[in-house]
Amino acid sequence: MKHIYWQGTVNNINSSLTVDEIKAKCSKQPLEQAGVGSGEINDIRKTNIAFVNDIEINNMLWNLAHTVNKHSFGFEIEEPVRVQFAVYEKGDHYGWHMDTHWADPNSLYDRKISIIIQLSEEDSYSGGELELDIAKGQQPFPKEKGSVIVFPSFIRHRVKPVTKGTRKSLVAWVEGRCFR
Ligand SMILES: O=C(O)CCC(=O)C(=O)O
Repeated sequence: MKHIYWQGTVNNINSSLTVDEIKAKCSKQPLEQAGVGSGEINDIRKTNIAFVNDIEINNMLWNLAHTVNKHSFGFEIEEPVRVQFAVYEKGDHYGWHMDTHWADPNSLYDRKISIIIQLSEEDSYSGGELELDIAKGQQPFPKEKGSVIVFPSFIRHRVKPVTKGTRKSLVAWVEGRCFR
């Protein structure tokens, strides 16, 4: 692994979609209360989500994951990309967690790469900071609409409680045969 994470914006990843187009596609999906792991409701996470299955979004995210992986991580990964749209209202949050579920001994696949895109205008909400727990300390990630971060799914991260307004994000994961 050459880098711990990659950071950019939707404008500099060769995306065929703008942030507003991504947001509009996501906003059409019906929202449900988010669970964790295999879906159970847990205090660690309070937000509404929608699963998104859109060929243009999936292609954009797969191309991004593939390119970043080639230069930064070198994991064995496979399509498809799984995509979730998340909406955080006041008080919503997602506490420290990893996206890789080490606990399932029967799974042949691990979540390996996580991608998060900020979909809301930075000044439209307060709180809701996305942080990664890496060696340099807890790194807050830019709130700017269109910011993108790509990181290994085993890095702990969190979204602090939203204190005002609404925060929207797009989250995606790419899997591959179990780490070895
Ligand atoms: O909404 C976000 O920005 C991050 C969500 C998250 O950490 C996750 O779904 O694993």
